[in-house]
Amino acid sequence: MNRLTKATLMEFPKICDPRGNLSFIEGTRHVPFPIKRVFYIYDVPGGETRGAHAHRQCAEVLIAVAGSLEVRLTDGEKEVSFLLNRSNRGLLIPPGTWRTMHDFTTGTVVVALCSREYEEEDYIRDYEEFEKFVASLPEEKRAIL
Ligand code: T46
Repeated sequence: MNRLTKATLMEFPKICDPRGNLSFIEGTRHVPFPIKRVFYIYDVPGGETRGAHAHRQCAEVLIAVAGSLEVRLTDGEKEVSFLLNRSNRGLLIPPGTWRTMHDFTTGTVVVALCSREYEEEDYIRDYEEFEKFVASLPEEKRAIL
């Protein structure tokens, strides 16, 4: 997965059942990379914001399996906002995208599927450094939103 891939909402299979619904995700069939890591965010206090960083190489799919939140992305020029509020909907975030997470409703659980294992050196946590990272890319790889 490279930075040219667009950030997109994805729908996962949903098996509707009077006993309750079921969704599933199979490795490279439903997600455009082999899943190397899964993490999840929960018990977020009201009004809290998370994220505020980009990844150099790691791609992610974020899913609000319960509750809802807003995810704001920027490629350094354009800013796009996505509402995650369905258990079978994921947001594909390509590497090189600055992301912040806002407006978590009570009880929200966000599951993240990642293309890489955890590496702190893959994070860009300073926005000026992110702008320099984008400026260092070839022009055709800069605008991805
Ligand atoms: C992302 C957004 C959407 C680990 O040790 N292993 C892990 O796999 C992760 C994800 C985090 N950590 C440690 C690193 C920090 O000491 O957990 C702590 C909190 O991480 P962070 O402040 O980066 O959490 P968020 O919610 O701001 O960002 C997370 C992910 O880190 C990031 O990849 O894209 O969710």
